Amino acid sequence: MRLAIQTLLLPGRDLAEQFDNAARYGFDGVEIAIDPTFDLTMHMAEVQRAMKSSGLPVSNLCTHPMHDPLVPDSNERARRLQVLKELLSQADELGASGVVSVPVRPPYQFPDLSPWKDSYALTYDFAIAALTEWAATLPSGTAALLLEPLNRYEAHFLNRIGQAVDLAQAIGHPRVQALADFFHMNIEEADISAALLAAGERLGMVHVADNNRLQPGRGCLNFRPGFAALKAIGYQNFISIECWSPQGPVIEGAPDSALPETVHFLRSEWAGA
Ligand code: LER
Ligand code: MN
Repeated sequence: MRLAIQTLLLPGRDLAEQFDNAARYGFDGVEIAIDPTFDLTMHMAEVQRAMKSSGLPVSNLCTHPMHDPLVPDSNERARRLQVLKELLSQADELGASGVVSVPVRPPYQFPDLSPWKDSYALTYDFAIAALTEWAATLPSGTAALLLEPLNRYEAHFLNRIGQAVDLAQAIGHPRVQALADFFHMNIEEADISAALLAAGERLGMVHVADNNRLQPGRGCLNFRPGFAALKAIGYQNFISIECWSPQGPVIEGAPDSALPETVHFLRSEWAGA
C-alpha cells in the first residue's frame, strides 16, 4: 500500500516543510492540490526541491472546479482543455501518475433535451466526443486524466465509478482512467467492493476519507471490503487522503499526532483486508 496526502491537509510554511512533514508522518507520497491560490507553473522548481529533500514523490495532481473542462462557452472550454493538457505534461515532468478531473459540475449543467436526449445522455455523448478529440492531441507521456465521480450533492454527471469507467472505456485512450473516492462512493454506490472490482484496470487513482469526510478512522466507514477489492484487482497506485469540512480542508486533531495515527489506521486496515 502506498499512502499519499493532499497538500491542503499538510502543515508547513512552504512545500519543503509540508513534504518533510508528510514523510515524518509516514506517508509515501504527496498529492498536489492546484487551486486559485496555488499555480503549479510558478512552483515547479520548489516542488522538485521539496521532493528531493523529503525523498517523497508526487502521487498526482488534484484540480479545482476552475479546471472542469466541459463548460458551455467554447473558448473557455478550449482553454481549460489546454490547461489540462499542460497539467498532464507537468505531472509527467514530476513523475506523478495523473491529474484529477471532474468533467462538469454546478453551476454548469447540460440541458434536458428529452425525449431526444436527457441531460445525462447529452453530457455523456459530448464528453466522449470532446475528450476523445482532446486525448488524440496529447504529446507522448504516461500521466493519466483521472475522471472523478462526485456524490449527487456536488455533481449531476458521473456519480458512480461504473459511470466514469464507462466513459473512460468509450474514450478508449490509455491515458484516461477513473478515480474512486471512498467518501463519494459511500454515498452513491450500492456496494463499494463490487464497484472497485468492476473498475479493474481502468481504476487509476483512489481518494479516501471517512464517511464524515474526516480522516479515515474518525468516522464509521469500514475500509476493509474496499481495500480487499483493491488488492483483488492488483491496484498499485497511491491511496490519497482528501478530507473536507463545509468550511474547507480539515484534519481533526493536531496533525503531528492525528496524521501518524491515520497512517497507522490505514495500514492496519489494509493488512487486515
Ligand atoms: C471533490 O469533492 C473531490 O472529491 C475532489 O477530489 C475533486 O475536486
Ligand atoms: Mn476526491
